[in-house]
Amino acid sequence: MKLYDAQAANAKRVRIFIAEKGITVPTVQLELGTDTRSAEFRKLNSLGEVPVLELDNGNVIADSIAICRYLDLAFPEKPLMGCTAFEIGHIEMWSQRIYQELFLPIGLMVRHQLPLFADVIEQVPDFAAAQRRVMPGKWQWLDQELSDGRAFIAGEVFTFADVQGMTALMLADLFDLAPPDACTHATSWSAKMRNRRSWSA
Ligand SMILES: N[C@@H](CCC(=O)N[C@@H](CS)C(=O)NCC(=O)O)C(=O)O
Repeated sequence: MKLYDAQAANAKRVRIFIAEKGITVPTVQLELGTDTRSAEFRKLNSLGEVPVLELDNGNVIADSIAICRYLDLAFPEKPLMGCTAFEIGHIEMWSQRIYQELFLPIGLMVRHQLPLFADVIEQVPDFAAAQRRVMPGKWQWLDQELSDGRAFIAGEVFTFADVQGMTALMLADLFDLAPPDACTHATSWSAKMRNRRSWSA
């Protein structure tokens, strides 16, 4: 098994997941924007994006969340996506919510403002600015949710929903969009996440 990896948020999601699972997956490090756009790499992923997991039999999974799903089943010792029908549905709901409400606005902002993506999409600076403006409200939403005192996003144990949260938080930190201090529940969750060993994955 081989993970094609780079310094990129969606790849970071898989690195955190692997660290939390306590497994080892050999990686091939690529340069974003050059290696990822080469004709050779596009044979593995026609979209020219990392991460990509190549299995020993040549099968390929080219999406970060799909890779996490595969690894959770292939290495079942420490499930992060649930075991029972309710756990799986509940963790999936929170993972999707965190991805859509927190990660996507920052991710879209980045795609609409970084020169790296100028060739990839038609960048709309006003749209990037609007994504930045929604973020304090998004953190307030999470803060309100966590005000019931639960330890982690989907309940009392660390799950893939927190991996999604960590990925969003890492990107938020890079672009000065971390939870506002007034969001005490969200900031205390953030502090816990930044202290996990997997944060530096
Ligand atoms: N849905 C995909 C998105 C992957 C994606 O957008 N990857 C970006 C970096 S975060 C990429 O590899 N871009 C390559 C490039 O722009 O050259 C996933 O989560 O795996």
